[in-house]
Amino acid sequence: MDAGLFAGCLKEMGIGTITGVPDSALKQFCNFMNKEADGMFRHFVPANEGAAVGIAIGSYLATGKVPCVYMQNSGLGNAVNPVTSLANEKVYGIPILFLIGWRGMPGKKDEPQHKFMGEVTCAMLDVLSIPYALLKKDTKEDEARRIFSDAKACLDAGKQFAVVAEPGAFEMPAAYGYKNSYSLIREKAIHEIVSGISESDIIVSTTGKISREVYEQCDIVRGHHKQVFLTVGGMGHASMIAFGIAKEKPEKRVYCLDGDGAALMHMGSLAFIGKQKTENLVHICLNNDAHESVGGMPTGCAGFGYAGAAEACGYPFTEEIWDMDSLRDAMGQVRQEWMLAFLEIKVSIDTREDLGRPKETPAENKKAFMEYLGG
Ligand SMILES: Cc1ncc(C[n+]2csc(CCOP(=O)(O)OP(=O)(O)O)c2C)c(N)n1
Repeated sequence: MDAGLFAGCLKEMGIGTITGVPDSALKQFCNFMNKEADGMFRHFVPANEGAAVGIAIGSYLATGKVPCVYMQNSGLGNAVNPVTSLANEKVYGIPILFLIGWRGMPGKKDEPQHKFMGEVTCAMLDVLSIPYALLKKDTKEDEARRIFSDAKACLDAGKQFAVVAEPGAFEMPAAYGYKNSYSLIREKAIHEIVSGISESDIIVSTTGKISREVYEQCDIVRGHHKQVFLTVGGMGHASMIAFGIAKEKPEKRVYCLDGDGAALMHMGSLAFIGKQKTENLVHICLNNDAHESVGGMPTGCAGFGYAGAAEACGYPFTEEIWDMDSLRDAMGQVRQEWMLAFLEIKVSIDTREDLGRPKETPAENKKAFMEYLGG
């Protein structure tokens, strides 16, 4: 289905506000919203999917018009609270049209972190009393219009409705080359960090391509990746996982390699970590102002200063890094002294086409990591 046509149907339904967190299964729709839908809708990309539901509720209260919230199915986890405790018809009865990218769809090859969520997506919608319809690769315009008319009946009754899009449901337009003004390449920065750590150090890396790059660079530089925990799902929680390890293993230095989108998603963790002053934790945010792993769409907070935020949260050492020399210096400083540190590294929106994926299962990696950690 053409994303523009889909957006046209949303417009015909009277939808004025669209908000969500991007997803690779919705890449064409997200590209359309970011690049082509100018003036057609009010479009916001907030920190997480629960926040998107918040915007949708506010928009409905102010206009009486149905809003649309889009997300990857993993984002349902973030959305459940405001949906069950506010939007549901037994509370305020706020109509919301959801567009959900179905990663891990049974029968389709996908990454392990999507398997379980893919299996339970429809069951979760059932439990949430959200009727849904499937948008498939071969869904024709008249079928799509039928879906929207079913949705309208539901929304008019103050309920929510979900359109669940299988990967490939939206047609693939020419690739959009999202760019920022930063020149440091993320993979090279990761190479430098991984080269500078010691054999007893631990890395916790965030969801998406950062983890894939850390995995690969560790193999290249260190000959193994046993000292790395890959936060393959649970976007935004890498820093809390790193904190949990750091507290249990005060003799080990723990590096958290975070993304800006992920750090934003659960930013309260920054304030919490700053308050704890865990001196064996080095929090590194690879900031490209984008959700690069799912297509490079902007985070909605481009230009935000993560190092400044960390300083305000109480991290005793913070640094904004724009080039390799400053990265080397900063790494030298954090290695010399045990102190809670936050490095924000500005990186371009770039990935190698042939970037690999972990070869082992998450369970195998967990076992090797725990043995390495001595837990
Ligand atoms: C709760 C949740 N929402 C959305 C996603 C889809 N997703 C995976 S990686 C990613 C982008 C991460 O962005 P960032 O942390 O800035 O790292 P980058 O990809 O830019 O390196 C998104 C949106 C997800 N995995 N989980």
